[in-house]
Amino acid sequence: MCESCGCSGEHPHLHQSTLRRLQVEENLLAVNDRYAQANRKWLAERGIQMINFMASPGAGKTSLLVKTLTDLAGQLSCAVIEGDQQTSLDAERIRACGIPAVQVNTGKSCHLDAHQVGHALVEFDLPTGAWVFIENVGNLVCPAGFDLGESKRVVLLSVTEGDDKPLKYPYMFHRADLVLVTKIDLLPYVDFDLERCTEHARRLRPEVEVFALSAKSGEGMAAWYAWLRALALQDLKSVSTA
Ligand SMILES: Nc1nc2c(ncn2[C@@H]2O[C@H](COP(=O)(O)OP(=O)(O)OP(=O)(O)O)[C@@H](O)[C@H]2O)c(=O)[nH]1
Ligand SMILES: [Mg+2]
Repeated sequence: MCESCGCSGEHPHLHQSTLRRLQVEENLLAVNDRYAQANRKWLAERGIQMINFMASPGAGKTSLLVKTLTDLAGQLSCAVIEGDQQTSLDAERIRACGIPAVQVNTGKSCHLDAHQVGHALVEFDLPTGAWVFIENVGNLVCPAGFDLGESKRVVLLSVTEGDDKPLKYPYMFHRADLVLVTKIDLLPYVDFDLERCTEHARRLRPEVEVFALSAKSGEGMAAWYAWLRALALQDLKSVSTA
């Protein structure tokens, strides 16, 4: 007799330990969602935008942040939360640009969670209207499931990874507000079809914008900056109509 549905037990069954694991995962996500909502409220009360960068290891997240923060120096008040399993190498790269950064080491865990982000946020002295960029742990799987309280999710994909990644990691791309194809200075050397990649990303999220850029050559950066400015303007409008 099946303990889950009461049938005579003819269908394949989940082992009790699997069921228990699923229950624990559900509980963890529910707790995370409560912290994410608290972060969102905290940020909204202060008029702060938080952007969550997600991508595979080495896709160019820190390089894009360094380029962006250097180019926009003096225009935006920014801070960065860096997520890595070990080391504070990325936080040091950000601090070298004169931007405050908090490094969160996740140890065995493969993603940041909303509780960790909440603690990191209060370490900064953020003025109203500031921007917080999160660099999540390099991984196209686990970070997708964890809401951090961010305003926008930006998913990066470098041309060396292949244009099929949106189809292979649908959960990540399904919830992306923006897809950034990085390292396009390397396009002449790899088989990467930008149109096909865009089409794959839009199969999962039809309205998603896809920008192609290179933090190394600077090509394509203007569209990314325009996207950030449009977000800042939306914010101003919502403050003035509130
Ligand atoms: N050619 C080229 N290389 C780049 C570009 N952006 C980053 N890289 C290189 O790609 C490698 C990884 O870059 P990072 O910015 O450290 O990547 P990441 O996503 O932050 O990596 P993790 O934090 O380890 O997940 C480095 O060797 C960078 O120099 C780019 O636009 N063009
Ligand atoms: Mg990095």
